[in-house]
Amino acid sequence: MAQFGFTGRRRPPRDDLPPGQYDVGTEWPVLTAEVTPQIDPQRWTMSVDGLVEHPTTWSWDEMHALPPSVYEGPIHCVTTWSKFGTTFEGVSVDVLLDAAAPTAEASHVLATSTTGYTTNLPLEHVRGGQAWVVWSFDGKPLTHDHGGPVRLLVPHLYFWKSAKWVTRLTLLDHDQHGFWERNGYHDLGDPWREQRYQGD
Ligand SMILES: Nc1nc2c(c(=O)[nH]1)N[C@H]1C(S)=C(S)[C@@H](COP(=O)(O)O)O[C@H]1N2
Ligand SMILES: [Mo]
Repeated sequence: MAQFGFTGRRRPPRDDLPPGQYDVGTEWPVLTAEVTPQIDPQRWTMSVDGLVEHPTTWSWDEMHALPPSVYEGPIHCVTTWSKFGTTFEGVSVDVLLDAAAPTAEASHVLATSTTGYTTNLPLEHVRGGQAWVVWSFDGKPLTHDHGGPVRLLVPHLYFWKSAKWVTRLTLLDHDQHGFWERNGYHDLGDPWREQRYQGD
């Protein structure tokens, strides 16, 4: 019998699938380089520091008092899976940046997790409704495996930029490599331009 169509878990291509990616469907793979921390939300804090007028730290309760914001759409992992129709809830990074007020020199952000995981981003890519700090997925608390209690979400870039267990955003006047970028991954990581590795 003629073989056509798709095999295994590969689903038909869709026009919102970036190059080299496949649709993982309802699965959600866990990709973690370090030991998964078990963080008590009441002991977690979120800070915005570095080149800002007002370095600010929020507690769990203070974060939840900020205006809520929802992301609905896909996420794209550099290991080639994309997941469509995700819903994350949290706050927009814009709200945090508005409070901390980056200085005119600030051009990049280094996100840091409680575990020491880091990732770098141009400031313009976490502004304008493009990035969130999230604590819920599909209406349920984010599990520890997926970065709970709180992770960064920058869904227009490859998912390694979305630091799990995020605790700090540091504004810098230069780009500073994070964990995967030091190991050869791209500084920006735009899935539509297939920026997987340095030089792509
Ligand atoms: N702290 C931390 N954040 C991380 C990672 C990690 O290893 N540690 N992996 C990154 C990578 S490579 C991906 S694809 C996503 C995976 O998120 P998930 O495990 O919720 O799918 O988290 C990103 N954030
Ligand atoms: Mo990844």
